[in-house]
This record gives sequence, C-alpha cells and structure tokens, in this order.
Amino acid sequence: MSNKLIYQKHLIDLTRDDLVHKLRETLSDSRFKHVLRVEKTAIALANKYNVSVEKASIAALVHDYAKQRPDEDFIKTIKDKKMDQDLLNYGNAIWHGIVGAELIKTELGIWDEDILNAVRHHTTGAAIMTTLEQIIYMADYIEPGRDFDGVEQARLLTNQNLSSGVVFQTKQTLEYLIENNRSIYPKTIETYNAWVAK
Ligand code: DGI
Ligand code: FE
Ligand code: FE
Repeated sequence: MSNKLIYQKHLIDLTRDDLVHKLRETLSDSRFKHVLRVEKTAIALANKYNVSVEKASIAALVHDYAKQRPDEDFIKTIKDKKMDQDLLNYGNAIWHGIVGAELIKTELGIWDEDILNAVRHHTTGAAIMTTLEQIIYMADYIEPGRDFDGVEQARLLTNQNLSSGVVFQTKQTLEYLIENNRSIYPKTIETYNAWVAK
C-alpha cells in the first residue's frame, strides 16, 4: 500500500522513494525500521479517520528525522531561531521533535504547518492537536515494534476512538516520567491538563 503511494509534490519536492533513501542514510537501521512501521500505522489511521494519506506518510517518515543529531545542532538552532530558551534545560528527547521541525524545513523543504506540528508535538502532545497530529502521536506509540505494558490496550483504544488513545498515552507517559524521576517539559503538562484532567 504505502510503497505505491505517489506524492503529489505540493508538500515535499521528493518522491517517497527519494525520502525513504534519504532517511535510510540519515538514521540507524533500527530507527529507520521504526520510522517505516510508524508510517504504516499512520497510513492505516489516516484511512480510518479521513486524513490525507500523503500527509500521514510524510509526517510519519520524518517524525524522528533529527533524533540522531548531536546536541550542538539543536542548541545552535534554538539560539539562531530565537526559540524558547527554556528548551536549553532539556535534551534530545524533547529537542528532536520541536527543534527537529526547524531542520526539516530547511533540509527537507517541508513547510506544511500541519506536518511540522505533527513532528513538533509527537513526543509531548499538545493541548490542541489536529487529527494528523493525534495520528502521528499515536502511531509512534502503538507501532507494531512497541512492546510495553499497556500497548495492546493503547492499540485497541486508538482503533476505537483516536482521542481516547491520546488520553491513554498522555496519562501513561506522565506516570512513567514521574516514576523515573524525569523532568517534565511544560508542554507535557499542558497536554495532560487538556486531555486527561477533569
Ligand atoms: O523518538 P521515539 O523514541 O520514537 O519516541 P518519542 O519521541 O515519543 O519519545 C522519546 C522519549 O521522550 C520517551 O522516552 C519519553 C520521553 N518524554 C516524553 N515526554 C517527556 C519526555 N522526557 C522528558 N524528560 N520530559 C517530558 O516531558
Ligand atoms: Fe520521537
Ligand atoms: Fe518515533
């Protein structure tokens, strides 16, 4: 299915094959395979929830584009683009989506804000997310390579009702971060307040 997908060239000036080859060179083998599984999952959700399959494919393929960049690249981008300086208190886990979206613009020539927001918010979520953003957030979490307690329930919920999947992941992730004494990026709390808190 996805290998027959022909990009219409209005979102990215590359064929899907070109983009896949670029990612194969950029990412580790395991990260590259994860990205392809996220794409497959995102395309299925796009069909189910009536979102552009081309947007879902592109957003999924590039969502971890910056994951293996050195910290210096992110720090330089945060400073050059005058992004929120609080970002400097975090690390790759937060940077690769939010700051990675800036690298995707200039290096891959993707300027569609829906795709860019799907990349920006794929780790932390956001208080308000388009259907595409919710799809990428969930596809990253439930792709078939994921294996953690609760993943089956997350898959079930997401296929029944996309937003109930978002609620589930948001709560699970915050619990996980607290359990492991990790710092919580404010956007993660905003997502929790908007989606989970009564
Ligand atoms: O890039 P992936 O591994 O495919 O998945 P991801 O981008 O969803 O998550 C990357 C990591 O980010 C994951 O271990 C959970 C972590 N994370 C999510 N929200 C926060 C966070 N880490 C911190 N410190 N703070 C957060 O708010
Ligand atoms: Fe990621
Ligand atoms: Fe990912």
